[in-house]
Amino acid sequence: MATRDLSDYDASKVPDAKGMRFGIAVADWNPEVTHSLLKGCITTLQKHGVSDEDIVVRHVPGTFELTLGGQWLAEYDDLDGVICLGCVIQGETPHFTYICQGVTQGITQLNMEYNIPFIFGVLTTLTADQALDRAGGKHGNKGDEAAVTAIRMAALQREMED
Ligand code: DLZ
Repeated sequence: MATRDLSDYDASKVPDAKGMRFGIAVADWNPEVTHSLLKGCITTLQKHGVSDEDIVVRHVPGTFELTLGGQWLAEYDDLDGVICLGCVIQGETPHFTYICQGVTQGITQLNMEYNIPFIFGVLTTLTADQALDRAGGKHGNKGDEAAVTAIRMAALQREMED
């Protein structure tokens, strides 16, 4: 099966995000990847109407810290959603598995405990090239996908609250 282009979506179907406010927790491990995810994410939020002052970015050391960083964003700000961006690349030890499990369970738990969406914008790849391909490379940018997902979920929540 061909790999999907993470930046290929129908922009006309994305709700207007004017007035929405998002937090972004970004991991600084593998920065050449994660900072590119961040760039794509911010550009896509702006493209759909989110203003600069409604994008709150906080850096955490590694992907494992995204859960708490995301929680703090939700605790200390009034947000429509939190986007968690990270990149875990498999090494020679099982560390990869533990970080991936930790952040997946952590972000899932945040989704259950808070009444706003937490978006899983984490690349989990076998090689650095696979990650770069998905951070603005030949398979698009997972940061774009995460931004669109955040907007869609925030819009869905507003629709259900009305
Ligand atoms: C320790 C570690 C390793 C080996 N690999 C990664 C990685 O590929 N991506 C990532 O975001 N973070 C990695 N880390 C750091 C952990 O996420 C975490 O910051 C440390 O284990 C300290 O809790």
